[in-house]
Amino acid sequence: MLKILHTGDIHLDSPFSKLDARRAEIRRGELRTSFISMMQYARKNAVDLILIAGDLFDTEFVTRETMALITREFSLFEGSIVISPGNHDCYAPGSVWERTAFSDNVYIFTEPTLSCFSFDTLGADVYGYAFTSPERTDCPLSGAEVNDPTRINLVCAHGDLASPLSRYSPISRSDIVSFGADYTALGHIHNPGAITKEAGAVYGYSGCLEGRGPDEIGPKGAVLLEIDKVGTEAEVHARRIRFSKRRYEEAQIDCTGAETLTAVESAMADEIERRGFGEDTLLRAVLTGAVSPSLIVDTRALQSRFSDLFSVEIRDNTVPFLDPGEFENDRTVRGAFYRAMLEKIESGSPREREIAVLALRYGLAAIAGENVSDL
Ligand SMILES: [Mn+2]
Repeated sequence: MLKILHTGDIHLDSPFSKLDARRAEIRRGELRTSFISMMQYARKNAVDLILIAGDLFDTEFVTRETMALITREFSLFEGSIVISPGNHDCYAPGSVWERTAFSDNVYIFTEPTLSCFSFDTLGADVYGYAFTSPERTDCPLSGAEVNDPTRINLVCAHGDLASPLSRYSPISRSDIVSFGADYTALGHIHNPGAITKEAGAVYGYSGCLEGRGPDEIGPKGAVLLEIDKVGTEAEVHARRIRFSKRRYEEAQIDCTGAETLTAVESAMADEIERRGFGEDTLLRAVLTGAVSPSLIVDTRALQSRFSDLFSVEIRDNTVPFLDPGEFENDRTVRGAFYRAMLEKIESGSPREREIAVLALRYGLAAIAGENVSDL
């Protein structure tokens, strides 16, 4: 049985620039730590082959510290490592791939055309190609087939299954199926979806190792494969292993009917508890629903009440609940103000409407005697 770890899109040395400086530094360290955990896992579980399907590095500028870490981890691994440079870390003259002395167990595709590394002790062939510039609009697998269908045939490639017009090596399902590999290890898409089995071909994305922003949702990791092959029939078992220290998550919080910030807070707390978010979570909470017109959602105050999470970003998409009858008989300044704003909300331009909604909220809060000066 052949044991393979399929990873990619690690993007070491990513700046994490959407976070504040302190958290960004923590995250850069955590990404390196997750990489180490993955390599330790491969050693402890007697993995034969690691496939890195591109974007090991975020850019061609790799810190000395990161490079020392990588070369050390690679040299400690007893199996072989195959790397297909991707669009973020393409194999170009003078690139980090050329400048670095890797251990003998590291095999890097250097050509844009399809080529193959054969591992006779494993009975396996690994096909792949390199990005040699940040974009390419062809797919080297197209029209090609494996050399020997009785070997364990693998592809390690950076390419885009999502669109035939992609600038990042568009690859089609029919290219994969007709090529005839037992497993195709893909890189490029960071939210990986399912591992697919189709006409004897198994293929999928590893996804990234750590989410780097709110669009890279959920726990991240690598794919562990166990492959047995008799004749030309391969049995492929694939499962995902989490290595990410943290996860980005998004939650829609329905705040309908809320009259106070405490009510919004408890709606958030309920959802956080229900979904098991904790110190590993970077949460984007989107508040929705029609709320009391006098409720001002102070997102900074709310944020500070969820310090158990690693970070929380709050988007206030609530709208005021407007009831023309509510202040109908209110002859005070409050009723007059309400009616004036309501008119603008109902008939103004989108910009006027937006301002009137805010004015209504602040105005009603001020009339009610709340301190709105520092909101
Ligand atoms: Mn990538």
